[in-house]
Amino acid sequence: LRRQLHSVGIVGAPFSRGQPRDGVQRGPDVIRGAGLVRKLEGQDCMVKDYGNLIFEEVSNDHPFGTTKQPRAVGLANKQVADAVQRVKNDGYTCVMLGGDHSLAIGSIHGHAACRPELSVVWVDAHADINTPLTSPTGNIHGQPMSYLIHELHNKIPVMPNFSWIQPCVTAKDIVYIGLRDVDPEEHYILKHLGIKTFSMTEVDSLGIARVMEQTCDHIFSKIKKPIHLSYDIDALDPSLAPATGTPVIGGLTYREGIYITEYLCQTGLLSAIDIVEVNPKLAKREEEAQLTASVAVDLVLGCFGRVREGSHRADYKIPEP
Ligand code: HAR
Ligand code: MN
Ligand code: MN
Repeated sequence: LRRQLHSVGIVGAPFSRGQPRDGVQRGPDVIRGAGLVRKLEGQDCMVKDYGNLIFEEVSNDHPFGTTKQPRAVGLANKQVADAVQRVKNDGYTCVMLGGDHSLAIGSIHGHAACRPELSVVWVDAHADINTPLTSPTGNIHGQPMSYLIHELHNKIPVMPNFSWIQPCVTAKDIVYIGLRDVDPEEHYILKHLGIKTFSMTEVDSLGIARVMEQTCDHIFSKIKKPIHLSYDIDALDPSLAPATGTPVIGGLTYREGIYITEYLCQTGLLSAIDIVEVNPKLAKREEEAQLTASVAVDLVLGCFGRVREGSHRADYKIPEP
């Protein structure tokens, strides 16, 4: 394996209004605190940390129908979209640290503005494809995909601070991995649109290696497209990633979770990554927060060339006495 050099642009998005649990806005800082930048540099990445976005409070953000805090979510995502667009235009692979998964609206939107042909690999226990009208909770972190998919455009009401959002992904350019908690309405949408999904059942039956082969066969069926990897930490088993808002038993192992990143890295087409839903405040003990953050860091390292067999610089020589 030859090590390639990556340039990585990091954007922190300390935002929690897409769901009701406090603490997920601390995700970016705990992930950095677990050594993200130092470890990326230690594997020869060129890293630029753009810092954290600053989100203003939004007053009178009453629900739109049943959808909660639409104005705050719409506004924050516009900032995320602009930031991701800037990082891409500066020539980096973008890493957006959440925050809750509603931030994928802005991240994918901004990425698509620079790479209109992108495909999405969504790694999550949940499908996050409820429309505002199907959502059982009204939490926008359970809805981001619905705003982005062309085929759902006529199902989406116009909400305050959402008018800038245009669908930018086609159903055939999406693959889900890790699903195990899907609402009936979401299941209908996934089947109706023919979206490729690898639930935990497929991970069990095929094994993660064939899941990744088939994922890439699917998204690269015609041309090699840039990949947007949206990684919800709750895709992993709660024993590895306990500090998250909606843990679901029976998730990806550490090895499966890391394999996804190693495999996608080797395509050379990873163009933007989200790491979301790390919530240190929900850890029962400090060690749970540390574990979750360090696993999140390992996922990012896997995206940028870390391989478990080890690696070395091209010009390395064994020292002679
Ligand atoms: N499907 C439920 C909803 O729409 C739950 C979504 C749960 N949360 C997430 N998403 N972490 O990945 O609200
Ligand atoms: Mn999610
Ligand atoms: Mn999830």
